[in-house]
Amino acid sequence: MGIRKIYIGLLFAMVCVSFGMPTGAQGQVIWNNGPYLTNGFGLSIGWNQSASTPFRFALTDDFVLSSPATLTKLSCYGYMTGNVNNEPQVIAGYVRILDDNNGTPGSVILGDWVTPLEVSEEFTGDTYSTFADRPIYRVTIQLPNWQLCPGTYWVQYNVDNNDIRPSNGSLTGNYFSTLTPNPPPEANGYHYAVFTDTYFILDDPDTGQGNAPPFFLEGDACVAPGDFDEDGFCTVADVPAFVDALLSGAFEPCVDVNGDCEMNGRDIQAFVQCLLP
Ligand SMILES: [Ca+2]
Ligand SMILES: [Ca+2]
Ligand SMILES: [Ca+2]
Repeated sequence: MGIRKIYIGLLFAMVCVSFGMPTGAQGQVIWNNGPYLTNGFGLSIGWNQSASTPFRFALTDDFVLSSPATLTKLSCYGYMTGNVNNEPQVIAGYVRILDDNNGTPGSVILGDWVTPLEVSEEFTGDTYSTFADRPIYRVTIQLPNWQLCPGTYWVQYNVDNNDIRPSNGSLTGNYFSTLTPNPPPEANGYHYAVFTDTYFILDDPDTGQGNAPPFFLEGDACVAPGDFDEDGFCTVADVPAFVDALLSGAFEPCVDVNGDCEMNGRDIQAFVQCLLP
């Protein structure tokens, strides 16, 4: 504790002689699984409560974090057939994070299929091929600031559609569909049946080639721990932001200077060492 107090005292002294309040890296794309397409395989996802054939599928793919990160948003793409009035049709999103089991989806570590997450929707300006009633939307799902350590993970997501097909009032066929490319050799994503907890590959079951659904994850990550003004170095200018973030108690990846995915006094020691020439 004595050492920790000394370090904190040193840091506050540095705050007093520094100026400005630099901010850490916020809200950058930390994983991009590929651009959205206007043609390709349609993979339907949805959480259609009142459809005559309830349709509960999720897309699943892996992602890699090279530094501690806090996940704040997942954005995906899709269309709803029959959306003749071109209006947002998604009510909520659902996301789970799984660990990696030797290159396949492992155990669920964050999220569930019962907590609706807030969504926002934006028309991309494109439609599926030439179908005027299939406008493609980007759906951004707000994540509850999930903190993850470096490693390989899998993300699963689906959405709750408007249960009524806009063109004819039908309760069937109104699934939100995302377009994926012809199976690229490196693709290893899955279509996942929520009801039966079953993974399957819709694209090409004969060859085992997987999906590569277009989505991206945003959040706070840290390229250079201890560097809050993003000039590439730990300097006295980074001290105020470091102290503020450390004392806030909320995990901030750039505070984790010693890279153990925890935020505590050991990071003060590592930060001071980073400051020293
Ligand atoms: Ca993948
Ligand atoms: Ca800096
Ligand atoms: Ca740490």
